[in-house]
Amino acid sequence: MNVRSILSMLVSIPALGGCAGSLSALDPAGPAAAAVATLWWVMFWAAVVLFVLVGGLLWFVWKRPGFGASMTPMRWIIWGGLVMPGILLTALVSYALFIGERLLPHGLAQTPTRVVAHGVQWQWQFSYPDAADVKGTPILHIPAGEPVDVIVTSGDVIHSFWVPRLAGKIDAIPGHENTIRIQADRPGTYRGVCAEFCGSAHTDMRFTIEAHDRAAFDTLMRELSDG
Ligand SMILES: [Cu+2]
Repeated sequence: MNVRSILSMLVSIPALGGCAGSLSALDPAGPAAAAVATLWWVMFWAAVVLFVLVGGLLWFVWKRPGFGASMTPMRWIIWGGLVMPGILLTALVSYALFIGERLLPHGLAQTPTRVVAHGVQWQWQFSYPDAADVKGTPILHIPAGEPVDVIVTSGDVIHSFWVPRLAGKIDAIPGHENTIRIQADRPGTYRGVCAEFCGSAHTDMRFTIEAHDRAAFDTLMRELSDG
């Protein structure tokens, strides 16, 4: 592989960012998913920088025998093996912790709408603690343009609740409740999956989220409770 084909491969990699679709975490439709996507890009470009740096050193060593001989092996190990990855990894981990902390369902001035996602082999059932009369639905309905706390639990084995365009993923654990905050910026239909292998029909454990504007959501809750 010559230098030109390597360069064209590197240049074409960012085009993958155009990958869109109902299950693309790189096509965010809400603030939590946008933060996750930004973290992904930061990690990606940091990896590219590291790759180019290490690849460049290899290239010099290969093309120019004697390159780097002025520095002792111990110095190479300390600077290249400890200091450089230490600085880069510390920066990346700090940024990931900062983003992760912001994604937690902290208290808000106005309590967000709550919904419950209950996973059982191999489907999800959704209920609405704020509208107790509404029976469980196979589709998750949420209001758009505002945060929604999803209380995730399981009736049998460990599952994982993931709507890639709206938020990160969170485990559904039997006998335990985990909460994840999601938000859809605009009304629409979004897709979700179980992200933890949970048995032979794991891949069938997909679900749909419908985000409605606030008035339509309230009307729907009333209709579902009347029914
Ligand atoms: Cu599963």
